[in-house]
Amino acid sequence: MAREQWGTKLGFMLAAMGSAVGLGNIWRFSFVAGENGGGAFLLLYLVFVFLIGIPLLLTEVSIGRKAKSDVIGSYKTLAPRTPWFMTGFFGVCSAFLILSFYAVVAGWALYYFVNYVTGNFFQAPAEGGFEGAFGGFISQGWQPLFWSALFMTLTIIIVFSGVKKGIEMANKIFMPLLALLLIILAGFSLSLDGAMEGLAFLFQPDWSALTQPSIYIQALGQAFFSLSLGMGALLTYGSYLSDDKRLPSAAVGIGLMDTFFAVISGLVIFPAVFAFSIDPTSGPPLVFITLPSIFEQMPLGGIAGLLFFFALSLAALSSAISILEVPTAYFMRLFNWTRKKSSVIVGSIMFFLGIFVSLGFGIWADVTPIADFNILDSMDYIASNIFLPLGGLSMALFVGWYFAKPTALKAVDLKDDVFGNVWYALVKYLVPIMIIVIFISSIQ
Ligand code: LEU
Repeated sequence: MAREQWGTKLGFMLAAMGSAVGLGNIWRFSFVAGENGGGAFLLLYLVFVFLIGIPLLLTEVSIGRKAKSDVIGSYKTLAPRTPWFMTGFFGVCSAFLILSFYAVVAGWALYYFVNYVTGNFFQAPAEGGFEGAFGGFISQGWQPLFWSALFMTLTIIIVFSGVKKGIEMANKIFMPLLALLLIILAGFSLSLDGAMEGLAFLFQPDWSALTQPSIYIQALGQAFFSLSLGMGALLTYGSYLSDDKRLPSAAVGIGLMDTFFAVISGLVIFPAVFAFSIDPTSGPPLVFITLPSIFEQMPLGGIAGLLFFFALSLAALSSAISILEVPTAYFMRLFNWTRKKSSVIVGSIMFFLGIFVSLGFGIWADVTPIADFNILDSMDYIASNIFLPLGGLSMALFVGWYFAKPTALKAVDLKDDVFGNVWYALVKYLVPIMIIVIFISSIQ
């Protein structure tokens, strides 16, 4: 059977942007930035996006396009009888780890959206407010699992509908809608009294934050997570591209768009956080507790809440399909499964893993696999701050050192000119060195 392909280059770009823009830009970005000093974190994150993220994004898509296979198959095709395929193996593991917690958080977003549709959350619950409502909801056994299952079902349906009819089609609708919603919300948030303080938090770096070693690994992890880099999602999407589509402009466009969405969601969240004197370091619940409290006090806040959680669910869905596609494509080739069978089986396994994550907020709240992190935080830490950057490191070494320079340049559609040489030097030297240095310093 011929390999599926995107209908148009724009379709590919929207799908890749859909993958990049997700819970990472809104939910994860806001609490990681809030906990790591705001402006200084944003700056470091931007440096990593431009020096490491975008060059690697181009690299990752090109590997898929060149090999026309899944994340493990691509390395096996391009470097037969070598251990490079282990890079892809890590990618598949990251995909399993990430989607199993991603679907839990996305389930929360769906639950909030539905509670805004019914008007339930227009006002804080009388007892315990939104904090009580959130805490009560996530600590239950069945309810969060139901929403996570619903989310996973939607994800599976899109993936089994195919590359063009499922993934491309969904993103063509979701992405413009999402951009519109977030821009409206940013306008809302910026019009609040006290918005300036939020802007200052986001754009005036507190340089002393840079002396904390953990900020570097956090910013690196956030860059990888947000750009969907290092687990093979973009590689797999790249494998559905024909050779005549030029990559460099696409890679830069995807990277810029993702950054734009991160900054826009910062503009939605931080002005509002400060306008209502909420602690920006409140961690993962930031979006789920503070924002509803904010919406409640805003004029037309119920509608804003509805739009926001709709946008968040859409953004999560367009990213989740790209994660599910990584192992789906791999198992389709490995076991000769149909797309349907592969996506249903893989998605169900991920949902099953997610049960542990969800219970980590309830009966297993005391389980802390790493330091004092609960199950979700531990899985996120391992996947985002370790596996993804390792995947990126390995990919950079592969293209920079395994390929001869002309092969590498040709793969990414660059010439032996200034752009080509800058990209090559980054991928061959700077990216690996930076990742290794950040790793070593974070261990200390
Ligand atoms: N890039 C996505 C996001 O920001 C996550 C990725 C793992 C698909 O939510």
